[in-house]
Amino acid sequence: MLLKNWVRRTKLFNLGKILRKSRESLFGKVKSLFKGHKIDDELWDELEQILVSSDVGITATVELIDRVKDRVKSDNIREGDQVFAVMKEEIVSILSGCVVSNGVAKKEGLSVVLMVGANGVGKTTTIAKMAHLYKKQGKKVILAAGDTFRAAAIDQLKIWAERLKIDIVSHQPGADPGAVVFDAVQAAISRGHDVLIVDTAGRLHTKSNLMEELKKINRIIAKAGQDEHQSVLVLDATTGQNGLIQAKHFTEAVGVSGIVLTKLDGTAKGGIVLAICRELKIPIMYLGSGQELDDLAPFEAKDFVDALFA
Ligand SMILES: Nc1nc2c(ncn2[C@@H]2O[C@H](COP(=O)(O)OP(=O)(O)OP(=O)(O)O)[C@@H](O)[C@H]2O)c(=O)[nH]1
Ligand SMILES: [Mg+2]
Repeated sequence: MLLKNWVRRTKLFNLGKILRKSRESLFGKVKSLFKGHKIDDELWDELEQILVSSDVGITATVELIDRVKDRVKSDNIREGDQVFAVMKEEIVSILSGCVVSNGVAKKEGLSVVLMVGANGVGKTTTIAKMAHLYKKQGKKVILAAGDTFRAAAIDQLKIWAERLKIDIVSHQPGADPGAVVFDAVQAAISRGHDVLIVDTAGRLHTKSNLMEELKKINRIIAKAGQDEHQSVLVLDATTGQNGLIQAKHFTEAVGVSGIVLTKLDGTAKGGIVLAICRELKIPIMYLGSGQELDDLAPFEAKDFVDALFA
């Protein structure tokens, strides 16, 4: 029990650290907006403005305000402070639909995870963080250097594998990423790994040949006997609403099963989490908050909202 509390507190502390910028700027304003404020149209208008400018997005903002207004009516609420509490509950309720309970790892057999996303969003760093997390959970992890586009990308992943003391499958720069992935799946099966995480080169969603290449990698994983693999999209939180457009294209190409949102430490607009959840309805797996191995928190709705408004 003590350990459980400690783990929970540590997680909250991490989330608090991650969301400091968001909390201190826009979301902080929400808290003070409700303090002693009459419940009138001006309050709803100001709330709408704050939410939209925090990257919550129009769809999620309108839905949230409607839900809060309904609760204010049905619960006969008259105090601003109570509205604030109701709003937090409604955000938790919306976000609860986007939580995944057990990450990427299956209970038995090999879990294959294909990491995709635009250039520089944090794919390779996130792979290292996830590998670190799964290793701590006692899983046998192997990496595939599927970004053969740049020699430095292969080296970057090799350095992480060395640091983490885990296996990696890589080919020469310029090699076919499909061949790397095929070899990696075979190696993972024959060596009895639990999780294989595949790095891929960053790509613009508008480059159709590169999106085709991802589809091909997807098919190769299936051909190697891994039909149920996951495609995880990495999104940079600082790019705001543009992330939503990227997500739509990557979903069309490879069927994104989960999202990791990175660089939340670098933005004051944590509201993007709500926009992603509401508009894309894709589960949010982890939040990334820095360049160190431990800077990754599993996404949990209540902890997230508590940290955002703490
Ligand atoms: N502040 C911060 N920086 C991050 C985070 N995740 C990654 N970075 C940094 O972002 C930069 C790009 O990270 P990579 O992991 O190389 O990104 P990538 O998506 O693999 O990039 P490409 O392979 O070039 O497409 C590096 O300097 C990372 O240290 C994060 O959560 N917060
Ligand atoms: Mg990379």
